[in-house]
Amino acid sequence: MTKILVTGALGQIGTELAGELAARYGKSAVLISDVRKPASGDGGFEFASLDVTNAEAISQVLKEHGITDIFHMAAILSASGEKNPALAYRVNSDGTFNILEEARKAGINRVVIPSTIGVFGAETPRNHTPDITVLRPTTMYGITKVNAELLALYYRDKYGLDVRGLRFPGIISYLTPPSAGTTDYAVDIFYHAVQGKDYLCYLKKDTALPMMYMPDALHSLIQLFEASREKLRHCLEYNVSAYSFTPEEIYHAIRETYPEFRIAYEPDFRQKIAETWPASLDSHFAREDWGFKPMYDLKKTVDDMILNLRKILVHH
Ligand code: AKB
Repeated sequence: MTKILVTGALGQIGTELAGELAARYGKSAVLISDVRKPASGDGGFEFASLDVTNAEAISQVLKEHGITDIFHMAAILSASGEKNPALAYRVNSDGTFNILEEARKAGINRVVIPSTIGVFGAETPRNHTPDITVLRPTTMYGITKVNAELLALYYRDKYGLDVRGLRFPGIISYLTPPSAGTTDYAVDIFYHAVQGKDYLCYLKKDTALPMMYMPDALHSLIQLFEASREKLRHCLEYNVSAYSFTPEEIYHAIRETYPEFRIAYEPDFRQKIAETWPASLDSHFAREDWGFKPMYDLKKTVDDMILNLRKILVHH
């Protein structure tokens, strides 16, 4: 029987992923875990308190719950990572090592680990960035994610562990706000517009970054999870993104619905991070190997974000 552990299940992606996995495999097939306790109930999910820096605790959870597969979503993102690099190293690098090592010992079937555009750096080609390229990031987040990618390859090649992953761009979503990444402005800007507030953007108006909408992010994780192993030429090095835009472009897209909406720019330390990341990605390996195909273009994303945020923020 399939029993899937989701680490970091209270985070931006984890929260929605748990629901998506439950819809597909049944609620009892999903064990959600996080270092924090769920503030507003566990949503009917079985919950385990789990700090991924504690290998013993991981081992216990895997055994106690008969875990067969893992989605390892726990991570400290780029902006928080610069504020607390030691914590980012512990959670992202030690945590990923612990997950892989305990998964190997427990004979776990599949381990899915998301990587990110954070692995790239100033020396990486900025446009149409390929999967296999220069990886010299300058953030602790990026360094730990390169480490995760290499560890995953090591565990796959040395031990035959089935590890899969993809490199996410910025993810736009309305249910759980992201926690301190560099791409978070692309979510915050909607919250401000829908609440009738002006927005002060911490990136420059012309900084293009690759992005995608949450339903496509979830769908791609599950597609990759279900893909046949023989077809996967890469391990975690699958770039995925649906579109790229600058703050000014998303601002104008939102102004079509909110013509009164105003934006101002005051770049901070996150601008430097964004400048080392690609403006656009080449996703052809993901398309060819496991059928990656985003459904939401920018217009559909903007319309759906506004529709849903209005329900949450205005009507309640
Ligand atoms: C961040 O901005 O840190 C994340 C990411 C792109 O990995 N959203």
